[in-house]
Amino acid sequence: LRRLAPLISLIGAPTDIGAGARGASMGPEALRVANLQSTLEAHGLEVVDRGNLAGPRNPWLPPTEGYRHLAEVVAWNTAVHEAVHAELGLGRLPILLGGDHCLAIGSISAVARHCREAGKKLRVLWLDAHADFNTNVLTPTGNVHGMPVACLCGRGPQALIEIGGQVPAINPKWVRQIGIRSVDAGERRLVHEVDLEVFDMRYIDEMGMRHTMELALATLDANTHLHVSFDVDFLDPPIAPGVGTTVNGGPTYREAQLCMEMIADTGRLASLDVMELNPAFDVRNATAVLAVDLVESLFGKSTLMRK
Ligand code: HAR
Ligand code: MN
Ligand code: MN
Ligand code: MN
Repeated sequence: LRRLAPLISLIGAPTDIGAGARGASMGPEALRVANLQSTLEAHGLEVVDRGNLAGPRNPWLPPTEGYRHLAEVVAWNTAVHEAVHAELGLGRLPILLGGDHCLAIGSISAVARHCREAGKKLRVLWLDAHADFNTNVLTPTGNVHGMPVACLCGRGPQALIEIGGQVPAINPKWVRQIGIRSVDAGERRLVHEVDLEVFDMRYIDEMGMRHTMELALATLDANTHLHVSFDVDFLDPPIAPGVGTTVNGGPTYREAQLCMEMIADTGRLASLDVMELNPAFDVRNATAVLAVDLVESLFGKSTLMRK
């Protein structure tokens, strides 16, 4: 049975407030230049671009008590939270255009709040080279883009973890991480402590992307809201140089396509983050074009070729 096409809302969050390198603030515009909206519209989807959110500039300071720019990170995440929650309330599918990955705190806390209100289950797929499970005492950098999953699971500063009203915003059992290959020593201990389900690159090498995704997408049902948080540094650096923190040995183009296609096949995708795209490191916008290509697959491009 063909499902109703989702109504999509693009929300730009032009900031690098949680990152260690400048430039993710240019991500939303690079995704627009790569024709995100018209690419989705070509598949018959209705897409509205809500434009960019506003927030404080990046003061580019060293950490205070283990956090860089905490007040500014809270301001940006509050704006993201309200914008994402509003779109979900309108029955629309928000795509957050990052911006660095600290903004997933605002986005996913909004999705979790919506799921509580709508009586839905939540599954979060975290596609990333990094586990993003640091705290202020564990972090080697103080960059909050290394902390969003921990914050969402209730391990973080009060002002950030309470943005969605309920603490913790999510249960670690709802999360599946895919593509992980860079985890700091203290961060690793905490990931094991909360028993986060991580399909790291070793797992993908040994078992393949197909089996990985079958497990990551298992036990979804008709009442499950599927959120994908796509950190573009998930991808192998030679095909995706336009990020601030490349890590060797990521998924190939075909592996990434299969990952996205299997998500599309579930028919459950209900919200999306496209994060960490950094045009200052990109080559002729190729990483933005690749990100748009993969988002196209997330919305069912490959099913056009199938019965
Ligand atoms: N783990 C390192 C840190 O905490 C690097 C984190 C980099 N994070 C991102 N998002 N680029 O995944 O600083
Ligand atoms: Mn990340
Ligand atoms: Mn990352
Ligand atoms: Mn394409």
